Amino acid sequence: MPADFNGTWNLVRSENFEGYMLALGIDFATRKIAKMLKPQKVIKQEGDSFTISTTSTFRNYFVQFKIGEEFEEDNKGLDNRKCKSVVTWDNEKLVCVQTGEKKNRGWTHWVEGDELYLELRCEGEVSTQVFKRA
Ligand code: ECB
Repeated sequence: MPADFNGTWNLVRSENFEGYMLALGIDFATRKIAKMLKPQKVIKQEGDSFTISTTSTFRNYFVQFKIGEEFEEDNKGLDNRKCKSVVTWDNEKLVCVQTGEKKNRGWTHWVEGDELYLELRCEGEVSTQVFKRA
């Protein structure tokens, strides 16, 4: 029985988001704004179909996928690079591999108690974001 990610989640803390943004080549001014944000995620999960919308006062990002089906991801409003992305289950964790110009790019989501975790990876950098149910 896979984990249930459905719901509205608010960022409560994060680690090394600066390092992750540097690895993506995000400019100074954008990083200064981005690291102050408290984004909200709304996740809709129906079987193996997901939509994840991440919103903030500065930028919004939306992604839609089915487990195991590769899709074109444009990262619009983030670093704007295109990737071929695929999300699979690793036990109760959702693991996304984002193949493109940047090596070792991807993310992992999991739920622990009332918290949603997101680990963001790019090249040698790892950032962790923690969300709580709204
Ligand atoms: C959309 C809110 C964050 C906006 C940050 C704005 C500028 C920073 C530019 C690039 C940084 C790269 C990523 C931002 C980090 C989080 C946004 C969504 C990350 C993501 O891919 O989440 C996945 C998993 O929930 C769904 O797309």
